Amino acid sequence: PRSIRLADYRPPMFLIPRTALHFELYEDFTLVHATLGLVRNPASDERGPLRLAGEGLELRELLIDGEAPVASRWRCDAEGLELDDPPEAFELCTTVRIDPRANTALEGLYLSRGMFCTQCEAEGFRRISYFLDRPDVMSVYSVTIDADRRRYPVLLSNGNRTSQRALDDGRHRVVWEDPFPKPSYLFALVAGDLACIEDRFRTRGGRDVALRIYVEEKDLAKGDHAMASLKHAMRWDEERYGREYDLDVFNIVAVDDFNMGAMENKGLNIFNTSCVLACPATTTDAGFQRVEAIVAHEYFHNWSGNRVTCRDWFQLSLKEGFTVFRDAEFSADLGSRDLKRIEDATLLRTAQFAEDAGPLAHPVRPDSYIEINNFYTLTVYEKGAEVVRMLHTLLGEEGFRAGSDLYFERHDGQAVTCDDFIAAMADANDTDLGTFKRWYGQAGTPELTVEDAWDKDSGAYTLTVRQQTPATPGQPGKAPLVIPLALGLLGDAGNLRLTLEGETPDGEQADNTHRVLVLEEPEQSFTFTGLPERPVPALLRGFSAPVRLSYPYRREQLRTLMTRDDDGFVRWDAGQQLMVAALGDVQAARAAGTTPALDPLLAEACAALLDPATPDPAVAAAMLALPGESTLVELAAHAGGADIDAIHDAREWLRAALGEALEDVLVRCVRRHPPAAAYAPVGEQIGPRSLRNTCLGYLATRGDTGLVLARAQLAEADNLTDRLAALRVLAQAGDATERETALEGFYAAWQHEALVVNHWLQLQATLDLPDAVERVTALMEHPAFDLGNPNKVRSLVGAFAGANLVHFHRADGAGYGLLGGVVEALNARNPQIAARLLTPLTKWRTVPVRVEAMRAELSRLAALPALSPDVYEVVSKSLE
Ligand code: B3K
Ligand code: ZN
Repeated sequence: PRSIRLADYRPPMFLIPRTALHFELYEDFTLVHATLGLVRNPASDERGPLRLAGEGLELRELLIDGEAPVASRWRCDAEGLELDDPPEAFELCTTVRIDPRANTALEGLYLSRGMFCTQCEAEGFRRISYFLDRPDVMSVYSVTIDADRRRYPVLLSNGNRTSQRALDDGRHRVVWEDPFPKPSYLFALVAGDLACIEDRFRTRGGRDVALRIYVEEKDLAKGDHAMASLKHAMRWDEERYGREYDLDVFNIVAVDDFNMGAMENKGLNIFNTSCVLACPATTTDAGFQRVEAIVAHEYFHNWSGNRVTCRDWFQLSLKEGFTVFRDAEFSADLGSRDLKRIEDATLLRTAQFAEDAGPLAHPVRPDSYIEINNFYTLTVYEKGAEVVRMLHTLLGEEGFRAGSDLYFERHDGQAVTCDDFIAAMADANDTDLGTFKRWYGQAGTPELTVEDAWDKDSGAYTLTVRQQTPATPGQPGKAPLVIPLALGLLGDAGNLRLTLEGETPDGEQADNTHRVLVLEEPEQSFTFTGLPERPVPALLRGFSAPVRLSYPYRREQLRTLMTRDDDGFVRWDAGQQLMVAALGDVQAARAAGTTPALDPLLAEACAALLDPATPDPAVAAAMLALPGESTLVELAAHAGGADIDAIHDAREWLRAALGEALEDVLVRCVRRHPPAAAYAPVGEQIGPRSLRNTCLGYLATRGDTGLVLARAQLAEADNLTDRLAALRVLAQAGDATERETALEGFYAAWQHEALVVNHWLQLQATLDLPDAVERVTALMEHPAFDLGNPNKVRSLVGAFAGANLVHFHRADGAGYGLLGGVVEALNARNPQIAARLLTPLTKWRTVPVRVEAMRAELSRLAALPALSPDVYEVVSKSLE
């Protein structure tokens, strides 16, 4: 397979202003008739044959301006169709036959539970018709769909429906027209027997929009939350970004077999059922929040992605980074800003930092790829969103909004680049963002080292900050970046006023206790003057940049930050650092063969969080949660290499020690937060529920105390959040009989709900039991499992390899063999999922004692015949 490089970008030779498609859908095949109006692109000086992409298509007819071309003037192979010396402007008609039933890759047109649906991003349209399947070719589509009327009463595509009529033989025809030019990756089609919930939305400009969510009849009751979320998102985008919806209908369809979460096709979003269906019995609190966020994310793409799209796939973060930032702000506005920030920082620090430190590290705007589907990564999405957030921090809310207004106005209807986005931000603010742009081209996580000095006599406090970004594959040397470092300084009585050397003190102004220092050099010093005492620095407030920061905090200082800083992220982070330090104590004691002791400072801090006086139970729960094993492994790997068994052992020891030391307070806290009378996924309930279940997790180490509470909770719960939390305790801490009875009982009660069964699979995949590998292997044979359904594969195999670290890394290599076997089985069947599943195996450098076994499994895969480009790219790059 060959690499595609950003440096090789050329504008398309031809444009396709108009596209008419006619689908004839049958059970065992589909005919696609395409009529394309092509014109030479004035921006291209390329000559020679014109290549249209096409894969797995059986060409039935080819006409150029109504005539069959001479055989020697065209050819077609496995990758497309080539036309010699095409006219300056012409009409190309093709008819192809495709087989959606045989499409297990879930890219292009395929069947999911008897329903036809499509997934075209990034390059799936070429599996439907010959086309210039690249995002800078934007076309106005008219789509005609014919199908059996009884089996497929609902026929959908992008835009507005303009006609429908009955045909002969029990078939019917529907026509959809989308007035907005769009790239082929945003094309969508759905045909099925679907029910829908319906609502309306009136835009600020007075457009009346019909909102429909299509689901299988049995799931009709699970659409309300997504509908409410959609309306919130539509209103929010009007208020925060001035963006209105632009068609008469907005459709969402839920499908069971889907490679990712959802897809923003113009006017016809297609969703994984797991990201749109929601009800108390089948969805956790986190699940409700995820549905809200993803519905909003896909809706926001209507502007950041669809109206203004990407020139090429290297610019993917242009739409994804921006849209993730938009959905994060939406969630923060609707829910808890602090918690949302804590969650996002956690994801970034554990998974994205690991990506940045591994063999597949790449910049937010990559320079090259073999398979673009491998680049829908945490770096492009989450780090890309952090880059946009830093712009927001540097420019301020108003400046940022002026920039986004200019961006949408300037580029509406265009396919543009990350440079264009930055240029709009810079122009609207009359500033230069040239150096800032390095964030797009430079991979790796910057490391900030902070030192301070205090001069008692003058009251001067100096912070010296050094930045350095480690080398990543293909990028040995790094330039300094523009980094906003938000901070405050804490004194005995609270926040201190901040006056930098050379500034005049701000008098009585109240808000001068918070600062954003802008770093841009390898080393910089900042001196604050007139301080009455030596402060504790509260650094990186709000996680103001996606960096690692180190400052030699003493534990008492962390305790101070944890209780007293204004910023929720800093408070949480200080608590996490205290826990990391306590885990270090345990590991050191174990290594020295001595008995570990619980850090009294940490025990006291945790007790304080459990106190009835603690204001926000949701934040208390987040602060009480021990850093996850993946986070600890990432930290240890960065410090030289992780000993996964030792990390696991220390974490379990600390959990048990806190459970023992705080047993009474934990039990009282559980009693103080009984289940609500009737479940609702609202903040006032989610916080207490999460605190109660966090306590239950600690009490699971207390034998009967935890089991008794869990049994009662499982028996009485009216919602999935509480049921799963209790089931986990019984399955993990109960004896074999208790475990199997609880698991079997749960399955018997919920086997008809696919999304609940996925949780059941995931829970078992992440149990810490000696036979964890064997349990997962056995579950792959269970009727509930299906290798063809990505949700099942992710729930069982993905969760095992990604979140059951001790057992995935079992010394005999059985965990690696299990994962490798599944990747091998999926390689041909669904290469996208196969490649994605491999991620945990690519992290071999972080686990020194398992390097050989992990590399051996990768090498075995590398040697397999007929590797898909997806798997080949991940395997070969991670072995380099
Ligand atoms: N844009 C899609 C992701 C497409 C993934 C293709 N492999 C969903 C989203 O980010 O909104
Ligand atoms: Zn997106």
